[in-house]
Amino acid sequence: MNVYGLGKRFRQHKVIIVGLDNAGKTTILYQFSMNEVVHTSPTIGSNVEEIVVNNTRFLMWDIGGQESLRSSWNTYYTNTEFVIVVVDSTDRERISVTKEELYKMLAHE
Ligand SMILES: Nc1nc2c(ncn2[C@@H]2O[C@H](COP(=O)(O)OP(=O)(O)O)[C@@H](O)[C@H]2O)c(=O)[nH]1
Ligand SMILES: [Mg+2]
Repeated sequence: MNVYGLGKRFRQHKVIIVGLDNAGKTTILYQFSMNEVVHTSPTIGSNVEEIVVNNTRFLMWDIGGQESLRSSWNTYYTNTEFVIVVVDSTDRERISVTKEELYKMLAHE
């Protein structure tokens, strides 16, 4: 649903949640939206939920993080106001991969 243009009161702020596969993105999305830890399976494509905090509406996109899906993150950037980058601090081997993906994202216009 596109609610842009309905006025400030109704405007949704678009948030994208990115990070490598298995970092905990989907867990965070459902923790926000249901206040619960849910069982997750690898996200193909994306999950989207609306979260309302003090009359402010956030549309949160949780985007699949597998290597093959990372090149499509940029298709979600349009109108994005907030980016949440999820890092699994125990996944030491792939910290550098997270760094590369973050730099790629920051280099995007
Ligand atoms: N120990 C621990 N496990 C977590 C945490 N967050 C997520 N997980 C687990 O890590 C796995 C991947 O989480 P998921 O949210 O599917 O990651 P995604 O691929 O980034 O969406 C799941 O088995 C989760 O239950 C956390 O903070 N601590
Ligand atoms: Mg996921």
